[in-house]
Amino acid sequence: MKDWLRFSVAFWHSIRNDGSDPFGFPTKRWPWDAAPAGCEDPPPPIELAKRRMRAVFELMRKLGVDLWCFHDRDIAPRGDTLEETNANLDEIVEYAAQLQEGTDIRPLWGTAQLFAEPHYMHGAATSPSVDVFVRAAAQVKKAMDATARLGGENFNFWGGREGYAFLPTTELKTERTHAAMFFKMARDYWVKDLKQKGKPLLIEPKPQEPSKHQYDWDVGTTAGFLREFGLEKDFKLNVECNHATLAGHSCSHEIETAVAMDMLGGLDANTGDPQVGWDTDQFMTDGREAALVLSAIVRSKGFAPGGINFDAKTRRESTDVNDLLYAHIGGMDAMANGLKLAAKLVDPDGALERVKRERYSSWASELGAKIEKGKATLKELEKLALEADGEPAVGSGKQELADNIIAAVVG
Ligand code: XLS
Ligand code: NI
Ligand code: NI
Repeated sequence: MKDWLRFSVAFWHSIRNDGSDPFGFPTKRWPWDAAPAGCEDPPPPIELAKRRMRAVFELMRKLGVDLWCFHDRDIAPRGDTLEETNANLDEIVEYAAQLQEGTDIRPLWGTAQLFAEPHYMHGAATSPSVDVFVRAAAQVKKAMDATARLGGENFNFWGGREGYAFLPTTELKTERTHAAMFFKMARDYWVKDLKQKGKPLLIEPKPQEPSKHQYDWDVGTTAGFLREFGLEKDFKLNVECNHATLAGHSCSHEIETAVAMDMLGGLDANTGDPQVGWDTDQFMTDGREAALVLSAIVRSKGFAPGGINFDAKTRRESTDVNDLLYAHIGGMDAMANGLKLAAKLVDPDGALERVKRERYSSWASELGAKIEKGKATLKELEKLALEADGEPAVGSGKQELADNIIAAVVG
C-alpha cells in the first residue's frame, strides 16, 4: 500500500492556512505562528519560517508521511528586493535540507507561487508586461533550484492567473505562445542545467479561479496545448479532484483521460462541496469517490515518481491543531480503503471487468485488429456493411448491472 499511496503533506494548507476567506478574517492561531511564551513580540520572519518548517516536519513524523509539497513563497518570507527574497529562500531551503537529513523525507514537488503578488495581477508567463514575464522566469528558476536541492521528485506548475479576466482586451494567441515559451525555458533549465531528467515536470489543470478562464482548463485541453508546442515528452499532468469538478468533470474522468494519453503525473487529492461553487479543497472522505479515483490509478499501474498530495485544508471553523491530524488521518484512510476496493473493481476476473470486456468483445476479431492497426479503408468497410445481413449487432450497456456490482463492492 505504501508504494501505491505515496502521500504528501501540502505546506500551504497545513501550516499557512489561517482560516481566512474572502468574507472573513483569520480564525486559526497556530502554535508555530504565536510568539513564544513570555515573549511579547513575534520572532523575526526568518525565525518564524524556521518554526513553521519544524512544524511541518513534526506533522509528517506524526503522520508517518515522508513527502511534502511547497510553494517558494509559503516557506520563506519575502524581502525588500528579489535578491533578499532569494537569500531568505536559500536560508530556509538549507534549513529544510538539514531537517531532511537522516530521514526519508523529501518533496514530492515544489512550485513557484506566481499568483499572489500584485505584479502578477494580469498573469505571470501570460502577463501583457514583458517585465513581469522576466520576473516570473527568475522566480521559477530559483524555485527549481530549491526543489532540486531538496531532492524533489517533480516540479509543478499551477498558474492561477495564466488566463484572462476580460477577453475583449486579451490577445489570446499571444498569451498562449508566451506560456509555451515559458514552459520551454523551464524545461530546458530543469532537464539540462539541473540534470533532473526522469523527474517529470507537472502542469496542474484548473478551469478558472482566480482568473475567469485558465488556459490549462482541464486534462484534455492541457495535453493538446503541450502537444501543440512539442512539450508532451517532458511534462505530465497533476490532476486535482476539485479542479476536475470545477471543469464539469469527475475526478475519475480527468485521471482516465490523463492515463489514456499516457500523461498522468500525480494527484492533488481533495474534494469540493456540491453546494459551493469554488475550490473548497476539502479532504476526500467519500468511499465511493475514493474507490473510483483509485481504480483509475490502479488501472494505470500507479504514477511513481508522482504521488498523492493532500492539497486540502481544514475548514475555517476547525481551529484546533489536532484537526490537522484528524483531517490527514481521514484522508489517508479514505485512500487506503479506496485502494482495497479498487483492487476488487479492477480485478480482471472480477464482475465489473467482465461486463466491460463483454461490451468490447466484438473487437477481439481479425477485423477489429485490422481497424485498430489503421490497416482498414472506408471502401473495404462499405463492402462489408453492404454484405452484412440486417442491422449491425449491438448489445446492452448493462449499466444497472454495473451499478449493482460497484455498490456490492463499495457498499
Ligand atoms: C490551487 C492549486 C494549488 C496548487 C499549487 O487551486 O490547487 O494549490 O496545487 O500551486
Ligand atoms: Ni492543487
Ligand atoms: Ni486547487
